[in-house]
Amino acid sequence: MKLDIDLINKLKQSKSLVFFTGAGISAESGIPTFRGKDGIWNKLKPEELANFNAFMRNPQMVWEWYNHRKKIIHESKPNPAHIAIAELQNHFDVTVVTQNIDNLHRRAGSKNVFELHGNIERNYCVNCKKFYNEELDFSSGVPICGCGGLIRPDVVWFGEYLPEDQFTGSEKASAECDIFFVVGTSAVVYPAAGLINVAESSGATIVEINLEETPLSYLADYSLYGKAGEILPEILSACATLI
Ligand code: BV8
Repeated sequence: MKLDIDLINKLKQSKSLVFFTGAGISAESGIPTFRGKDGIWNKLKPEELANFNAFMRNPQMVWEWYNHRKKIIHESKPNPAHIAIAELQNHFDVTVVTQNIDNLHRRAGSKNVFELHGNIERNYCVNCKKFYNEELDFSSGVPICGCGGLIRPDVVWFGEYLPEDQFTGSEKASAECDIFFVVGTSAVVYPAAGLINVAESSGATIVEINLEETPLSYLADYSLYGKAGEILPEILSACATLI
């Protein structure tokens, strides 16, 4: 894909970049998306699995689902899209704001990462909030805390507030960046998708990278349609020649 010369010039004048990412950036790592044609939500209902009441009703079933996803994530590795973003840190102030719980941005070497919806590698007690980040033992059923409380994955379920520090940090970075990249997200889940409006109304240049249009494509100054794992390395090599 031939990158637009205006975008190249815009990169030349820029200092701070934000990459707002969704499941699409991890698709090429073999992690299923939610809404794509083989999306998770085509088979399973978010309200049956990704919410607190469902967990308290049937923690076994919800844990089976997260352990299934954790197994896929552990068998996968960062792809050229994650790696390109990590390497762009050598040329710009880069902030990653992700909806993904798969930890792949960190594994790719990205330092400045806001996790809006949590991280599947962390767990905590629903009662005393004690954290359990080592591998949990499921040999005697769902893991129970010393206080008797159920241990849950540290992810944000529907109807739950986002972690305050992660959201306010993301809002600040979105309002202060020169270029805001929207990568591999259908931009339908809120308040995360609202960050695109924050960046746009703060004058940032909006660059969308997706296989297809999304409900917020109208906000994009540049829409690059294709695979993130092919487009982001091109942006990196364009930048490498720039500086
Ligand atoms: C809350 C963690 C306050 C768990 C997740 C305003 C309007 C409408 C609804 C609401 C609203 N405000 C709040 C709501 C309700 C709800 C919501 O947004 N519902 C939606 C569905 C309408 N929001 C909430 O509940 C949030 N909390 O608001 O709290 C509150 C409190 C009490 C009462 C009321 C309100 C919490 C939301 C967080 C839920 N947790 N994940 C887990 O993962 O198990 S959301 C989860 O789904 C992901 O984290 C992600 O956010 C979302 C999936 O979206 P995407 O990542 O974009 O993935 P998707 O598959 O949809 O799209 C992939 C895209 O990639 C596609 O466009 C595809 O074309 C593209 N693609 C594919 N391959 C590639 C590619 N692009 C490039 N390259 C490729 N190779």
